[in-house]
Amino acid sequence: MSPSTHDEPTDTERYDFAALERKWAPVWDELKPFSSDLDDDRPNKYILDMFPYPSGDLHMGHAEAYALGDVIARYWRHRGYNVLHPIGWDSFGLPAENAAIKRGLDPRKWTYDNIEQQRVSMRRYAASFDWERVIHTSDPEYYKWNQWLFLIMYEAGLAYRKDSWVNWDPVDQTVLANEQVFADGTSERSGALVVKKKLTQWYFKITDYADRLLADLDDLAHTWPAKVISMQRNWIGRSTGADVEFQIEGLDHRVPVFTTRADTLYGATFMVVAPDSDLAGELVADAPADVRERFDAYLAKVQKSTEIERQATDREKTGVPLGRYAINPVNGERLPIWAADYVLSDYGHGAIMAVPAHDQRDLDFALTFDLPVRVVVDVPAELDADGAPIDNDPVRTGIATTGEGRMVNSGPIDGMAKTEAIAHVVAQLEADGLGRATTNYRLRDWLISRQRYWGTPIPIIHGDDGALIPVPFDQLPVELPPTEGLDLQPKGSSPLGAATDWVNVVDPRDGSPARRDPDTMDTFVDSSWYFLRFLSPNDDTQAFDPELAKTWAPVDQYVGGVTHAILHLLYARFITKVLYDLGHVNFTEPFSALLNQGMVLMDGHAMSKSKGNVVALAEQLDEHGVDAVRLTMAFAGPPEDDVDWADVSPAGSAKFLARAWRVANDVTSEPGVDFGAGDPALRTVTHHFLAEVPGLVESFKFNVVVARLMELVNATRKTIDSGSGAGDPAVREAAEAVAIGLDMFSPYTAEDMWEHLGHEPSVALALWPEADPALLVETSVTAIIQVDGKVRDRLQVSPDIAADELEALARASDHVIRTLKGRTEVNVIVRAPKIVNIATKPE
Ligand code: ANZ
Repeated sequence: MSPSTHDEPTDTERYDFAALERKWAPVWDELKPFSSDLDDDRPNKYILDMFPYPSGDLHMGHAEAYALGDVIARYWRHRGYNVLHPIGWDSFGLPAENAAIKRGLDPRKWTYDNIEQQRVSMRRYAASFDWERVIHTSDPEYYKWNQWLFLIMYEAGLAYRKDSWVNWDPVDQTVLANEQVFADGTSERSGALVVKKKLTQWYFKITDYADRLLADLDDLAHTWPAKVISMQRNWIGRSTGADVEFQIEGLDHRVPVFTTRADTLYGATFMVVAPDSDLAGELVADAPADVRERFDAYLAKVQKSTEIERQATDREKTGVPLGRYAINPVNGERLPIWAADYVLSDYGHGAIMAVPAHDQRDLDFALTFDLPVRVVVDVPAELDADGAPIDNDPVRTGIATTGEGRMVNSGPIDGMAKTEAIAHVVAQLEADGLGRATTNYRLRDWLISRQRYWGTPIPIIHGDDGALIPVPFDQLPVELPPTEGLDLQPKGSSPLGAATDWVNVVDPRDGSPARRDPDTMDTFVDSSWYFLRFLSPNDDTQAFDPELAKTWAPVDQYVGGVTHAILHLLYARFITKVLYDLGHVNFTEPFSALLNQGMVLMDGHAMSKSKGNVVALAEQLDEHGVDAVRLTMAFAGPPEDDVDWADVSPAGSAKFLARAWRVANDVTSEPGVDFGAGDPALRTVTHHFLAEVPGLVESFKFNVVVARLMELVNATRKTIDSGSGAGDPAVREAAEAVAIGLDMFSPYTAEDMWEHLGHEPSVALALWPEADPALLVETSVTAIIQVDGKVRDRLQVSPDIAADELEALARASDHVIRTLKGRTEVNVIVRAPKIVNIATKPE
């Protein structure tokens, strides 16, 4: 480009981001620099962004995720790795089906139109995806292998049918997995209050894997966010305790209860069963009419409430007596049996021993229904200001005592402390054959049947005699029939049941009439193994190539939102372990490392149509350019933090990009010139950059890398304008380093710089230049970073670092971030390059 003959133009006038996007996108389409040949000699890196759901065009959240994931993918290419960075679409599911129904469209049309729109936007966004490995989970070529997975799990006894109470979404008219019900009892899908309904459904036996899913989290502790690990732990919810068996008068078998407090067995004063448990039904089976009627009325009411409501501690306690008695195994006492909804039918055994003195919910219940309360742990009273003991009697205060103390009113275990008492009681029960130590989990089996159209058909045929007949492997896929003539409206049973030609088949055993299972699979099945499909996306002989899986999987770096911390990640971990056990893969965890990016907010709030604060990605791209938006996402702060779009400056990013781009334009030396002859001061800055950026990228300090790029551009500009000038080989060396570094964030600008520097595209394939150790010595100074006068970090910085860059580096320090957490800043003093002191309000 020839220099302007007019007045010196501003950076932004000459830097035309739209022209760069038009220029380079077709070149990359042609060159395919990101198509990966999985068989070359370089070491492998598998970098995966969570694949999108095609719900509309890309939004700011996608823009952030793909910008950050792409930093990592591009980085490893520069480091000489063979990088696999694929993309596809998670394209089955309810939202698409609902949207299609609303518009009177086939879900296929709605889905694939959206995919096309997202694909176009993604290409413009220039994430370095391998476009030759695209998968759509709604393609029969893909979901065929969901059916394969189902069948191998069925063969292994890991897919089974069960009659049970399920979460029912009354608006979408379909069941939900526990994971799809929000903490307030509403559906993640429709927002409706979820109710319980009894249905026969397909389940995957994830509970068999509870222990391994928990134990293996330890191996991920250093590479997964701590928050995700703890959410998974809580979801699995391992609880160690004991089963205690109670004889029931008039029943010929004993009834177990699960307790974490076997020490309190002498304090049990009644027993409670879940009204919707089989046991409750058994206990009232031949009860007098009045008991039965009260029970039936109560059960009907309970079934309308949600699990969350039932577990709420602050709720008024309700229940009915069943007129039956249990015998306490340690002292022979008769305990009245009640049915009450605070006991859940699907946890433990659906029955508890109630110890009102030491369990708040039991106490609330006892006080409501005037049942006895017996203290068996003598918890020392706290003292008031005058040193007098504060009353802690449960009946008088209404507060159960849950603290530590010595056992009382407990016969042989009187005087013991809790742990000793538990051990003693459990040992005694075990000796008497009346109980045993045991472990319980919150985790439930994964309910996978959905009564909707837009999903993978379950490959099972129901014989006339009720037999379940797996569709033979060679008849897969069982393809979804066309929608013509089907009513997709939610109505409680699958629309596929009405697809007569499809659903009616002959029994492969004897040719008699049989029916296909009309339900479809939860779409979390689709995403539980998709990372393996990218390795051989077009293979029509197997789900994935086991040899490629050996060398390429697990995924080295997974990138996505924390919204998937439980559902998707837990299911993918489970299915990976299943595939391992069945001999299909040689690893047990799917994602070796996980990065959760934060959310993009606007004015402190999540963007939503109802708040009217949605920032349209397309508008940002039109106004500032792809490169500036991507750079802004990376520069905004640590990737895990939320980005408030009101607080960042894409215009500032564009300005910096123009500055960087001009540096490359100004270079006058030839490619290949001997850098050794260049200005040592600038070379030192460049080589520090080259030496330090890799560690920064690998620890996800992308914002610091951007600050270092700015520093390097400034130093180069200084040499051009007021130093040895544009012909200095050190200027070329620095500009090349900027182009390669900038490629991770702003590929259009970087590619154009690379061309101006006389190189062939693509800069994405340029190797990271080695830093020369001789240039790294003694040219940095130590900056002291203080908070309130106390040293919190020491940073090695360039002696001519600018004050704002030094401040940015200081703020990116983990130690500083930790110290500032929860404190209010009042002042900051920066004396570059020596010291930064941030002052906070005294607490
Ligand atoms: C007696 C007892 C005494 C209990 C005491 C607690 C305190 P986690 O830790 O969550 O596993 N429980 C057992 N099954 C239940 C069910 N199906 N629905 C509702 N509650 C149930 O909780 C275990 C405790 O929750 C068990 O220990 C039992 O109450 C109750 F001072 O037994 B405990």
